[in-house]
Amino acid sequence: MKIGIACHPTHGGSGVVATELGKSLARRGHSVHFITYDVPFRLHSLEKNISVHRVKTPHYAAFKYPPHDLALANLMAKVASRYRLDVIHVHYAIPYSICAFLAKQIADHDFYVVTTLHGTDVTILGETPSLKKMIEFGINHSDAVTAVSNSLIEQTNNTFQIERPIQLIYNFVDLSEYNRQKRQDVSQKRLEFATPQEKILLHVSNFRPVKRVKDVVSVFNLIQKQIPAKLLLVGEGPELPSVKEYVDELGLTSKVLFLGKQNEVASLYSLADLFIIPSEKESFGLVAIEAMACGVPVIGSEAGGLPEVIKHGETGYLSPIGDVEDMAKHALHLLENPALHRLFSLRGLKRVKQLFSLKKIVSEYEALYRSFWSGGGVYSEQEEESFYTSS
Ligand code: GMT
Repeated sequence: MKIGIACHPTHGGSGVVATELGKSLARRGHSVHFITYDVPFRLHSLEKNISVHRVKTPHYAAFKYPPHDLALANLMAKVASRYRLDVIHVHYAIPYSICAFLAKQIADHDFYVVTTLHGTDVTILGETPSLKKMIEFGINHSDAVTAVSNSLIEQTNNTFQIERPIQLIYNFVDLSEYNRQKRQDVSQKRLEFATPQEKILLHVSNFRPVKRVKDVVSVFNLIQKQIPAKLLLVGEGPELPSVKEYVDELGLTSKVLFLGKQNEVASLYSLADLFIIPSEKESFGLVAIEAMACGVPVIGSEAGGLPEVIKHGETGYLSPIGDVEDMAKHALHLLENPALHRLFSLRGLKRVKQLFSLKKIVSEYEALYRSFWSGGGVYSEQEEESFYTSS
């Protein structure tokens, strides 16, 4: 199949999922065309069957606001026509589903549009009056719509007048990349951050207000009063300065390490004892499955799709949003019971293998694309085979 993918190319869960999906589809023999304003950050090197088409936003004196979205739609149409794309799969409703809709009107080649909803495109932008109708239009005019959790499907249906069923396709993690590294490797790296007696707590996010990073610090503060511990904070974003101030106010400066943006996080998960995600909103929580894949139990809030990801009392614990005492109590319970911690760690990995593996989820997306031709359209298994052999 020939598949176009549009996504936010910078750091962020939706861009990660889109890029990893594209890479995996390319390895399965599909021809993948990323259509974005920048090379997706997870696309470290160009691989076979992958091309990147970058949008050039026109700058002209008449434009106070350069029309990126129109240029993107124009590029989508050009790429679809030139490479005879079968599908354009957009990640995040706005602006991508609208750009794909426009591209379909102007391209001289027809293709199907799949929109994957990732969370804030519904839960935050869907509540924004200046965008709400546009997002609803994009969803209703896609050929198929998926969402990354049941919670997000429910919220989408509650927010908009949706005229079609939304399909659940969970996020995934590549277990060949995210796994607990050998004990010796980890113990060496661990010493860079903590003594052998100290427990390591980890949080990874874009430091937006919805992530409630100060709650991470409050949970850690309660924990470190009981047992020796360090907190690693990975990521950058608008809340970073106030989180730093809060850490200083609590006198935790030497115990909280700010590691900034990291492209290679798998090894950091591997050395953590617990992962903390106390978000206000979280449609899925990709970082939670990355942690679980690395054998790290998760302490989180009950927000959005987190209860679908973290099994309370089995792979981690969930508490009401903002209840830092409850989170700290659960965290200490796990950290002080090594046998229980190990059980949670094993169960977490098992859950990821069962529900969120790359192999399983990429096959679900492939099946969705194929379903467009199940009624016998222009694309058939016959053509697909000849495409594979010629690629
Ligand atoms: O969490 C963010 O602020 C980033 C955002 C994004 O679009 O990259 O993440 C959303 O999509 C991820 C991938 O599907 C989900 O794992 C995150 O839960 C979701 N974030 C929120 O719902 C806040």
